Amino acid sequence: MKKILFIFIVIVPFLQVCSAKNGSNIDQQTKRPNVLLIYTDDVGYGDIGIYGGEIPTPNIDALAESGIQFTNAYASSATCTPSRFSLLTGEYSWRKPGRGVAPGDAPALIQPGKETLPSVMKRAGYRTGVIGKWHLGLGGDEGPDWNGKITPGPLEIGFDYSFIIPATGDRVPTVFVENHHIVGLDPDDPIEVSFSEKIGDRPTGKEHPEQLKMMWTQGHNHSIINGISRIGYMKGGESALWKDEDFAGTFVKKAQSFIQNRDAKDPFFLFFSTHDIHVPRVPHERFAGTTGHGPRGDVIAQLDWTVGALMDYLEQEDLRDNTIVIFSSDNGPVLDDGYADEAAEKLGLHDPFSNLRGGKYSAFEAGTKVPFIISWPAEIPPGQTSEALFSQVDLLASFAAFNKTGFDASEAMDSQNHWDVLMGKTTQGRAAIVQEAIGRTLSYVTKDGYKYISPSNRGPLISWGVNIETGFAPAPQLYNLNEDPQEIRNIAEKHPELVSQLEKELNKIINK
Ligand code: NG6
Ligand code: CA
Repeated sequence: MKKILFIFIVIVPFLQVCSAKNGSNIDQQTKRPNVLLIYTDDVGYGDIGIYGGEIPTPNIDALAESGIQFTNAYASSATCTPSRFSLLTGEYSWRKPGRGVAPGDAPALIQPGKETLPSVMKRAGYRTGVIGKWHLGLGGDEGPDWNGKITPGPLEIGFDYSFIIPATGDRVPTVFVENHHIVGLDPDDPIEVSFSEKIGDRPTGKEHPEQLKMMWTQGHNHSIINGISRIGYMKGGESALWKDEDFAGTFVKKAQSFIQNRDAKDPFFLFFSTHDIHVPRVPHERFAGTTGHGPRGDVIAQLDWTVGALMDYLEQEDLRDNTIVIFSSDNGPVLDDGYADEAAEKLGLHDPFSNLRGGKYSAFEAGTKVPFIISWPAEIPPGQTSEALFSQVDLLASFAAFNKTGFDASEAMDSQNHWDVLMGKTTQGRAAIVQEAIGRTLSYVTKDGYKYISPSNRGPLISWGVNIETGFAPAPQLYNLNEDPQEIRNIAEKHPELVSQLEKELNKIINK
C-alpha cells in the first residue's frame, strides 16, 4: 500500500512535470489545449490582408503571424454544406447524393451515430460547442419541427451546446436555434416555412422591392424580413426574428459565455462558424461604410473584429497561450451572390480571388483553395508559413491522433492524420486531395502540383447569373499548378498518360 502511495505522490507528479517540459502532446491530463475552430463563409484566398488582400484585417494577420499561415490548404468543396459535411465527418461529402447546398428545411444530413470531429473531441474529454452558421440540415426525415423540439441536430452528433443559424442568412426561417429550440418563439405565433409557394402575408421582394434595404439580383425575392428578401417564404415567428446587423456581436457574446462556462478541468472545443462574409452582407452600423469597398468590404472588417474580440477574450481569461486557434473558410469567394450590394463595383484593388481562376461553386482553384491559419502560442513557434498540401477533411483524424482517441476509419474514411503538418513540424502533407465543385464535378490535385478536372457536361458558367467560371468541360482537363497556377493552359492533350494515371488514382478513391 505504501509503495502504491509513493508512486502516486512522488512519481506521477514527477512524470507530469517531465512531460509538460517535453511538450504537451504527451501530457494529456494536465495541459490539454482548448480548440477554437473559426470557420468563415465564402472568404476567398485573397480576402485576408496577409494573403494579399487590400482590405485591412489586422487581427487575422496577427493570428497568422503568431503561428502558421498555410498557402496550399483546401476546403473539400466549393460550396458550404458539402465542405462542412466533410470537415465534421472526415468523409468526402460527394460519396453519397443529397449532400449539396441544403435547402432551409432540409433534414439532418449527419445522422446520430456517425463519427464526427466533435464526437472525437468529446471522447477525449472536451466540452464541445457550435456557434454560428449550421447549414447541415436539422430534424428527422420530414425535416425540422420548428415549433417543437428540433432534433436530431448538433447535440445528437457530438456537440454539448449549440447556438445556430439553421441554414444560411439568406434562407428562411430567419431565427436562431439554441440547442433544441428556436430562441424567443411565441407559441401563439408559430412558424411555417415553404420553399415552393407563398404562405402567410409577409410581403415579398418580388412584389415589393420598394420595401427593401438591399435589392435582390437572382433568387432571394421571397419573404421580406428585416428589410431583406430571402430564399423561401416564412409565416409567423415575429418575436423570434433575428436582426442581420447583430449576427457578429451575438455570436461573439455566445462564444464568450460558452468559454466562460467551461469546466475548470476539461478543455473546450468550439466550432465557431461565422455568417460573415456570406450574403446578405449587412454589417453592423459600426462597420457599415468603413472600408470604402461596400458591404462586402465592411463585413470583412466585421469578421476581423470578430477574430480580434475572440482573441481578446481568450487573453482576458488567460487562455490564449494554450488554445489552438484555427481559421479557415468553407469555400472560395463570390461577388454577386444574389443581392445588389456593389461587391464587384467597389472592389478597387482588392482581389478576393488572388488571381486564381474560378470562385465559389467552381472546379477551378479559387473554388476551394482557402486561407488556413493555425496558432498555438504554447507549442507552435510564430512567424511560419507552410506549403504543405492540406485538406480540411483531415482535421478529424489529426485531432484523433493528437488526443489518442482513435476514430472509426470505416466512417471517416477520407480523413488522414497530418498532425505534424498542423504543428509545423513537416511540410510533407497529403499525397493528393479531391475537390468537389457544385453538382459533384470532381478534381484531383497531387502534391506535385498536377490537377486533373474530370469531364462534365454542365456548361462553362454558373447558370443563375453569378459571374464565375465553373471549370466544367466535356473533355478531361490537366493543369500544372506550379507553372500555371491560374489554370490557363490545359495540357491534357499533351500528356494523355498522366491524365489516365490521375483519372485512375481518382477512381480508386471514389471506389474505396
Ligand atoms: C445558392 C444561392 C446563393 C447562396 C448559395 C449557398 C441562389 C440564386 N443562390 O443557391 O445565394 O445562398 O446557394 O451558399 O439562390 S453556401 O455558401 O451556403 O453554399
Ligand atoms: Ca459558403
